[in-house]
Amino acid sequence: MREGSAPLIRREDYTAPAYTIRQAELTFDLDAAKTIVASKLSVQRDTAQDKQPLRLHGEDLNLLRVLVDGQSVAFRHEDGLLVLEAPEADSFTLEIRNTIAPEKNTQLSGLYASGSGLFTQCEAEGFRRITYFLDRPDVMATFTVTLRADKAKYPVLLSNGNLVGQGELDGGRHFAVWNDPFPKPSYLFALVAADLVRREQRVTSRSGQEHLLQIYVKRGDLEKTEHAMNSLIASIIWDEHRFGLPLDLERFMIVAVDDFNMGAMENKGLNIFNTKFVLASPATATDDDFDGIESVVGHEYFHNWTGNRITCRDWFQLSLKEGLTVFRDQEFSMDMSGSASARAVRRIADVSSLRERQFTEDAGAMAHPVRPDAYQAIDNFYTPTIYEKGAEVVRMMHTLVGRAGFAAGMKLYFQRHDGQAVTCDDFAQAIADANPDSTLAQQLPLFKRWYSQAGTPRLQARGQWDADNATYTLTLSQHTPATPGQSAKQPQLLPVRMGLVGRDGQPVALQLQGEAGAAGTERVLVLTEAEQRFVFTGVTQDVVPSLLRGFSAPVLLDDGLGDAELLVLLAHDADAFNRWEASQRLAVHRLRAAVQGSGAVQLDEAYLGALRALLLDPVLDPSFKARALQLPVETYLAELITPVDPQRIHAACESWLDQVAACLQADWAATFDAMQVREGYRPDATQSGQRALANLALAMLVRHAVATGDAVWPGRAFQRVKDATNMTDRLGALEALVNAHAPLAQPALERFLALAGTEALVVDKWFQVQARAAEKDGRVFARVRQLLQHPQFTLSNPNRARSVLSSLVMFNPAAFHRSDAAGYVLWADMVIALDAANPQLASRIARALDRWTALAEPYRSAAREAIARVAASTRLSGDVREIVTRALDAA
Ligand code: B3K
Ligand code: ZN
Repeated sequence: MREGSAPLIRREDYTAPAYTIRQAELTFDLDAAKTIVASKLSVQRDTAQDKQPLRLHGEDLNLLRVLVDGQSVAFRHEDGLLVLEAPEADSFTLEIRNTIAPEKNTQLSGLYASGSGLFTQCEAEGFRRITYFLDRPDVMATFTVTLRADKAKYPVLLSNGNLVGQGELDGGRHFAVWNDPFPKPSYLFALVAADLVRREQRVTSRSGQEHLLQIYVKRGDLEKTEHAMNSLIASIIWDEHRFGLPLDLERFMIVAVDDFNMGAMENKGLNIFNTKFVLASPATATDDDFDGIESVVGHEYFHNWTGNRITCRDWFQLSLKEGLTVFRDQEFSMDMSGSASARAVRRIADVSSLRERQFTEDAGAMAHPVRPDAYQAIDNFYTPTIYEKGAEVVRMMHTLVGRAGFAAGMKLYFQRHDGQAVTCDDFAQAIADANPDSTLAQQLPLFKRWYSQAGTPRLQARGQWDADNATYTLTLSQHTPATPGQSAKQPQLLPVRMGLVGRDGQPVALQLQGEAGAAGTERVLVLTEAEQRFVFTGVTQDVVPSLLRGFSAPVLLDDGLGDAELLVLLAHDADAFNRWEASQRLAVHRLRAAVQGSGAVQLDEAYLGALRALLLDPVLDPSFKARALQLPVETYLAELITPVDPQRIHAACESWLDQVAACLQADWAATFDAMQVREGYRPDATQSGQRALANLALAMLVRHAVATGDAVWPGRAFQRVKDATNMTDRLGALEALVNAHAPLAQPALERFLALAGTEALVVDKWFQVQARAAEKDGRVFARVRQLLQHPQFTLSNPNRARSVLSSLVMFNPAAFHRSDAAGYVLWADMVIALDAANPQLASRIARALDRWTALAEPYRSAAREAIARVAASTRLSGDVREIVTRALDAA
C-alpha cells in the first residue's frame, strides 16, 4: 500500500466472511520475470447473511480473466479489491488467471526471487500478491497446487502437503503436484522453486507412523544442517511427550532462503527459514546461533498445532498463536537445557529480552495491548508485545493452574477448536474451564485485562517486620501508567511468586495469618486489587523479601530494597533468577547515581567483593556468572534512568566496566584460563557457559590492558581471532578488541573478514561487530558510514541491512543518539531509502525513535525533527506511515 495513510482496521468491526473458499486448485507456470497463476476456487456463500458482492483481495496483480462456473462475468476494482456481483448460485466455481513478476518483488512478501530461486512469504497478507483470494485467516481451504517450471533452473518444486504427482514436460520443463489435506488459511500457503540440495531423515512417531523430514539448502550448505535436523527431531519428540501433540504430516520440510524479512515461517508442512536459523557449523555459528536455531526450529514446528491446526479468527488475535507458541518454544528450550541452573539461565535470557524490547515498546509511541484494538498495517504488529508479553500471559496462566492443569487446558482447547479459526478468549476460556477451581477460572475477566490493557504495570512492595508479634506484613500495590490512546488503567491480576530470606541467608517458613501451619518456603501471592496486605506469622527475625521469583509477572518491581538487602539476595536467594536480579539492581543503583551525578561510577569495596565472590564461586554455573557479571543493556537502562541521556548512560557503563576490569584483573585472568574448553566443540549448556564466561573475562582483560598500555592480552585476543576452532571464541576475541578500540582491532577485523570468505552469515557478523561496538569519540558512527559504502554491503538483503542499520539504531544508543543529530539524519535517509523497496524492513528500522519523547535535550528536539522529515515524505508505505504518525502523535 503506497502513498497516503492506510485506513484504520478496528477489532470491533469484525464480521464473519460473506463467502468462504472450500477448495483451491492453483497452477503456477513459474518464471522469475513473469509467472502465470491460474486458480480454480470452490466458493460458498454464507446464506445466513444478506447477499453481498464477492470482494477478493489482490495487490500488484495483472488480471487476465475471471470466470464463474465457466462463464465470463463483469467485475470492477474498488479500494484494492476485485468486486464481482453476487452470482446466482450459493456455491460456484470461480476461475481466475493472472500474472505476477517475482523478480520485481523487492518487498519479499508474496512470490519473490532470492538468488536463482523463487520463494513465498504469505503471512500476514502476502497471498493477495500472488492471486485474488479471500485473504483472511478465517477462510480455510484445502489446496492442490501444480507447479511447472524449467527443470534445469528449478529442479526442486515444493508446496504444502504431500507430493501426489510429478513428471516431465516439453521444452526442458517439469512439473510437481502437491496436495495438502488440511484446510488452511491462505497465509499458510507456500511454494519453493529452486536449485537446492537436501538432508533427510525418516522418523517413526509413538503411534508407529513414519514421517519424512527434509531440510533444503543451497549447494555447499548441507553439512551445516545437522543441528537444525536434530532440533527438528527433538521438537517432534518434545511436543508429543509434553503436550501429547504428534506430527500429523507424512512429510515435513524446512527450506532455507538468503533473503527473508524475519526469522522463519510456519507454512503447513513447508516451513521457510531465514538461513540464519538453519545453517550452523562450529566454524560459522556461535553458541547463541545454535540456541537460536533450536528455538526457532521448535517455534515453527510447534505452530503446526498452535497456529495451523487451530488458527486465528482475525489478526487482532495474533497473540493466540504467537504468544502461545513462544511460551512453548521457551519451555522446549528450558527442557532441552538440562540442569536447573541452565533452566534459570534460559529464563534470565528470556526476561532480559522481554525487558529490553517489550518494556521499551510498552513505554513508547507504539504501545498496544496483547490483543490490539486497531491497526493500519498488520505487519507492524508482529511485535515483542504480541510475542513475548503474550508468552508471559500464557506463562501466568500456567503458574495459576499448574503444569498438569495447563496440560488439561491445552487438551480441552484442542478438543473444542481443532480445525477452527478462534480468538484469545476461546483459549483463555479453555484453560479456565479445565481448571474450574483455580484462581484463573474464578478471576477470568480480571485476568483477561492482560489482553486488553497496554503498558507495563508497576508493582510496589513494602515490608514491615513487627518483632513483638513476630509478623511480617507485606503491602503490595500496583498501577499502570497511561499509554497512547488508553489513559485510564485498572488493576490487573499479578501472580507474585515469593519467599522470605533471613539476614543469614536462610529461607523462612511461610505461614499467612489465618493458616493452620507453615507450609514451605515459597508460594504464589495473587494481587487482584490496587493494594493488598499479606501478613506472615511466626517471623522471628527481620527478613528480606524475595519477590517475583522467576519473574512470575511481566511488571516493573519497586521493592525499595537497599544494597545491604540486595547483597543478601545475591549471595543466598534460593531462586537463581532473583540472585541474578539482585546483581542487576546493585549495578543499576550505581549507574543511576553516576548518570544523575558526576558521570563516573564509584564502586565500593563491598560491591566489588560481592562481584569477586560471584566470579570465584566454586558451585555456580559459569553461564550464570557470565549473566550476573554483565550490565543490563543501555536501551533497558534508558527505561530506568529518565529523562534519557544516552551519552551519560554510556559513559557510566564504560566507567563501571573500566573499574570492574581493573579491580578484578587477576580474577579475570584466572577465570579466563580456568574456563578453557579442552574437549571437542559441543553447543551444549556446559560448554557454552564456559565459553561465555571466558569471553567476558577476555573482554575485561583486553579493556584493562588497552587502558594501561599492556600488550599481552590484546596479543592473545588477536591470536585467538586467527586460531580459534569455533566461532564463539573467534567472535568473542574480535569483540574484545573492537569494543576496547585496541590497536590490534583493525588487523583482527581484516583477518576475520578474510577467514569469512563467502559465508554470508559470517560476513554479517563482521558488519555487526563494528556497528554495535562501544562508541568512543564518534568513531563507531564514522565507521558505520564507511560500512554503508563497503562493497559487501547491500540494502537489498535484510540480514545484511540489519547487520549495520539495526545494529546502530536499535542496539547502539551511544553511537546513534548524537548531539549533532547526525545519527537521526542517517536514520531518516535510510528509512526513506529502504521504504521504497521493502516497507516491512523499513518500518522496523523506523521504530528506533519510538521513545523519542523520553529523550533529554538536545536529542529530543532533533529526533522529532527527523521523524517529521520522514513523515513529510510523500511516497511512504502504509507501514512506515503508521510508525511515524504514531511517533509524532505521542508528543
Ligand atoms: N508467523 C511468522 C511471522 C510472520 C511475520 C509477517 N510479517 C513467524 C513466526 O512467528 O513463527
Ligand atoms: Zn510464531
